[in-house]
Amino acid sequence: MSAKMSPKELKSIFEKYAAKEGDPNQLSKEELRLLIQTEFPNLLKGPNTLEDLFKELDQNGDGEVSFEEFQGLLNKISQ
Ligand SMILES: [Ca+2]
Ligand SMILES: [Ca+2]
Repeated sequence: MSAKMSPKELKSIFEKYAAKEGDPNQLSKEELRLLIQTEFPNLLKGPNTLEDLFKELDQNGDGEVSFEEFQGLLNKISQ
């Protein structure tokens, strides 16, 4: 995995996983789990659990992660 990811790449990853169930424009917790485990497994090697990550990304607390919210992940993967 490259250290930097363009917004376009991030968008295509988001769309691929968000379309798996329910609203195709929102990531459920299960979809986020699949996405992280497949694309960014390193994110779960530190102290962060998926639960923490989901809460952190879901800023409006509706139980799903929109693309806008998902972009918060960019800060994590570019560290
Ligand atoms: Ca979805
Ligand atoms: Ca949300």
